[in-house]
Amino acid sequence: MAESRVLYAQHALLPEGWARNTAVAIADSGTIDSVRSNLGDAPPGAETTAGALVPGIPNCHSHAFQRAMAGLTETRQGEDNFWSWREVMYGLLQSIGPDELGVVATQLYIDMLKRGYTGVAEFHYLHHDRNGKPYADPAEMSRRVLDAAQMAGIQLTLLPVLYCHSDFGGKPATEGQRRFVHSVNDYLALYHALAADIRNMPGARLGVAPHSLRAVTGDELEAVLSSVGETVPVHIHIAEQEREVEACLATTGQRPVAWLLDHFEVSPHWCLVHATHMEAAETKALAATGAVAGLCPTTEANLGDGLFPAVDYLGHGGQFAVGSDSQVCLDPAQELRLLEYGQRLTYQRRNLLARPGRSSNGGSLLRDAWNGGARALGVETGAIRPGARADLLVLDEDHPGLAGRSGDALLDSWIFACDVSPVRDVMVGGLWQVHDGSHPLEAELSEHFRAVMAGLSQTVGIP
Ligand code: NGQ
Ligand code: ZN
Repeated sequence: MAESRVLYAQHALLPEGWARNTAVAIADSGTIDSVRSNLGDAPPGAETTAGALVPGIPNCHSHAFQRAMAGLTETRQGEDNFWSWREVMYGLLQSIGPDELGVVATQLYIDMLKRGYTGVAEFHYLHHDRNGKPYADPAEMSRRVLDAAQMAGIQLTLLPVLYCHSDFGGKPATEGQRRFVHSVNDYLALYHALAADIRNMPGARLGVAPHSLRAVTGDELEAVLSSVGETVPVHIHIAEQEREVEACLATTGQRPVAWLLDHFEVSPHWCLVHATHMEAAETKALAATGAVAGLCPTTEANLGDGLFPAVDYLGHGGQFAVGSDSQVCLDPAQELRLLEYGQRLTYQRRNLLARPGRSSNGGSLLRDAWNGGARALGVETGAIRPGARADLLVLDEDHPGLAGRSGDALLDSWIFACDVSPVRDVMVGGLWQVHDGSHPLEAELSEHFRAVMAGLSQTVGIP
């Protein structure tokens, strides 16, 4: 049972800016009750934080199972690209079952927490057994994800994925995709079964994830959206690779983002993952919808996707969030750094993504990731204010990378000058999950995790 508690921070980042000597009262429900600053002393019984208090960061895009192959696709085989990486990923699917997924996901979520992600949108598409047959419980794999999130103590927005086809024009799914596929009806049955579970899980949310316009037709997407209601989070991969854009043009006469915006009411409940390849008009139109661009800069670099047009998109007021996607990087600060650096390398300029009125570039990137991330996950988080979830980080102000820094300079140094994360303590929904850089479960899990990874590593190879 959570106890109501009060945190007392010398430095805390509130929506209106940095505040001194702040007491944050947290209700049993895990939400913030009140925030009071400029107090003379810590209120009696308050816990004093061992560093600066800032909001936790939502992770807008994760494929937990891909953690098992992170680092194993970095051997040159010839003309390596996104599609050859995907074949290796399909190879991993021959070996990963429910137990392996559970262990890998639990360790993964612990590692995310330790670097400051307090919530995760799990874009979950590995549904069936190795032969492509539904498990006796069709929600088996989804439930392993739910359990992993509960064990680790991370807030979960579960996004069961609808995957029907291998490409535009309703092409049948391939053998390699057999663990992903559903009819719309079977998918909706899974969704409603999970909705019942999630109602009893504090903090968890459910959304829908049509995999991509390659994998789902307009009619299928329409059928799902009309059945789940207008306020659930909708996440979709879009325009990650040029080949997808070309195939979309060839079958519809439009580019993917243009087609989607033309045919669907894309609202702030949507998260368009990657949206790498957009023309100027698409970038502007997407920004105007209030939807979130789900950016995963390290994975996008790793897979050779291309660069998201961030300067243009932010120039039009577009919202974004960051995600760990293929799990080659679990540190939100590094994602934000690379997002900015991609633009600096393109434009040969500096400090490109700070919004007007925000001079601190790191501070601006973080505020975007907090706001956009909360919107993408469909939860009240990302701000230290009454009514929001108590998803909080304590940054170690004694970390050498933060020495002598205060205010937004602390945030800039966190993003741009700390190679080792300064995240010290992590609270999710009012409960401490990471204390002084460690998680209570990691020692116990470590051996099991290593054994599972050793087994899975042997099965990851070039097909
Ligand atoms: C994925 N890409 O697993 O979500 C894809 C590849 C596809 C990244 N992880 C699968 N970035 O698009 O078909
Ligand atoms: Zn993805």
